[in-house]
Amino acid sequence: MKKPHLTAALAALIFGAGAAGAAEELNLFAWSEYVPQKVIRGFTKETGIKVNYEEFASCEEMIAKINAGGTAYDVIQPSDYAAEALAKENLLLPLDPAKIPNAKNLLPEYLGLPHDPHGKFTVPYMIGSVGIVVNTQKIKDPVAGYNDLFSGKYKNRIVVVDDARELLVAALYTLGKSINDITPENIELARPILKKWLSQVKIFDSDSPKNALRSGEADIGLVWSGEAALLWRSEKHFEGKKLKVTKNENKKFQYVLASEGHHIFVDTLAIPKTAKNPDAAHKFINYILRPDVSRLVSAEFPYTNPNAAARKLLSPDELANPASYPASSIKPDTFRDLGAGKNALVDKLYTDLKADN
Ligand code: N2P
Repeated sequence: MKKPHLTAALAALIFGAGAAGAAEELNLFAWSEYVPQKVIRGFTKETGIKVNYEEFASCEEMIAKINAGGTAYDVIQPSDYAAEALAKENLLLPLDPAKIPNAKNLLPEYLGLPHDPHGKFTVPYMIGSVGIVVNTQKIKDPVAGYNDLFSGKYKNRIVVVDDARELLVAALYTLGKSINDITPENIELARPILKKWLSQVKIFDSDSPKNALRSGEADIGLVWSGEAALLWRSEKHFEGKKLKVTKNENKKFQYVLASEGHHIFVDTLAIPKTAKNPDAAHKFINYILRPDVSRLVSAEFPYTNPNAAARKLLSPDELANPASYPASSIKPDTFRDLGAGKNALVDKLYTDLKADN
């Protein structure tokens, strides 16, 4: 009888379990390839809270799961427009700023944006763009924008993110429309363009579009900036436990922000109203915003880090990565929630196009 008791006491000590209960847990629902295991392990080590990381590959998938009920998530990672939609539906818990003192580290330019003007429900996690990656060893003609990418020359050599809103907006840019001008008429104008584009695509992949480019399965793509940043820099940047950013060896991949237009996405952290453990959720969000932790996120997933204190810890090489920190003086727009009716039209457009492709 003695041994089990000792084991339980030890487990309680290690995992922070209460005398009577199981270890505390936190359900995290986040984009795939976005939260380093090292960060999750660090949080568990410090707090005793076990993190269950469930992944999604699009905001639409995430919202559908939230609406379906099922798992009660404690922290979610909606992109700007999805956070706005969830807040409108009254599905998010207002954040308690007193529990997130590390929010002081965030750069003001990423706060107060239209999806959450008063920062009531979200903090920014990472920022990014969607741009064109060119393998310059395979593609010699200049590629400046979507019309070059989808000129027809690269049929079956293209990888794109599998994301309805992103692809639709790229098509709208070529028509000179602004990114949130998604009317039924504009959707119909975009349809034939997208039909032509999608027929040239070899791989749709929102999880790891870099893989096809790295392996040579694709020579050109439309990908998340953080994926492009990983191609651009050395593959040996993160070895074992040592944070080691080496010289950029991989110059064969070029990242191009399309001449027709681009936007930034602001991926956020938020707490659903149905969270079982909002206290742990606040702890997790505050932990992520700690400079040394946020730096680890950048090391593994080099998107644009909105944390000023963390940026100070990045190496000159990391800051010089053109996909992570593009030199641009214009401040790009962000996606807004379109409302249920138009969202359904976008979903239907994409489903139709994929079915016909
Ligand atoms: C992470 C992809 C996040 C970008 N793998 C989408 N906003």
